[in-house]
Amino acid sequence: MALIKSKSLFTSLLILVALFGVSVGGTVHKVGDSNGWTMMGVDYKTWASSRTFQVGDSLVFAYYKDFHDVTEVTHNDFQLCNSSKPLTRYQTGFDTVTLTKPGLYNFICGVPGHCDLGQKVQIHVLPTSLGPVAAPVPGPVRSPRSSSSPSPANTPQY
Ligand SMILES: *[C@@H]1O[C@H](CO)[C@@H](O)[C@H](O)[C@H]1NC(C)=O
Ligand SMILES: [Cu+2]
Repeated sequence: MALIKSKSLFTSLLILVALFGVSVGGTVHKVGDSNGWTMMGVDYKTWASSRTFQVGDSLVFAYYKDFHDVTEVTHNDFQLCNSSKPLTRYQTGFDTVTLTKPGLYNFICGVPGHCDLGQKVQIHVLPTSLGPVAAPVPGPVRSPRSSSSPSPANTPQY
């Protein structure tokens, strides 16, 4: 009897995890979409303004690591394109940055000149909405898997 009870409790927990796991995992935003993280041809301000970022979401920066990097800087250094005092620097060519707190994140490319050419993006992160109803709205866009590439995890594409 007790066994059956705890089993069904366990099952219920599994179902709960399955139901809420998706929203807890957050949305993955590939910076620049198919263009990736580049110094030419992408208006990252427009890209960022078309999206909503929440705590728990993550950013993916895809680029050629020989040519670029991802440098998180202060708001002031973002305006100045000055990467000499990085808060964090990512250099793998395929970096995932989890947005763990609300507020403004400032990313630039630390390679001289690139930020000035527009390789910079500011991400305004909103607190997680804990309301049970609010979360599922952006459903169609949320797929973390881009259908074109079979194994996106470790493949630098730009
Ligand atoms: C960047 O900031 C550092 C330290 O604040 C300063 O020494 C340097 O001159 C700045 N570089 C540029 C290109 O403004
Ligand atoms: Cu660059």
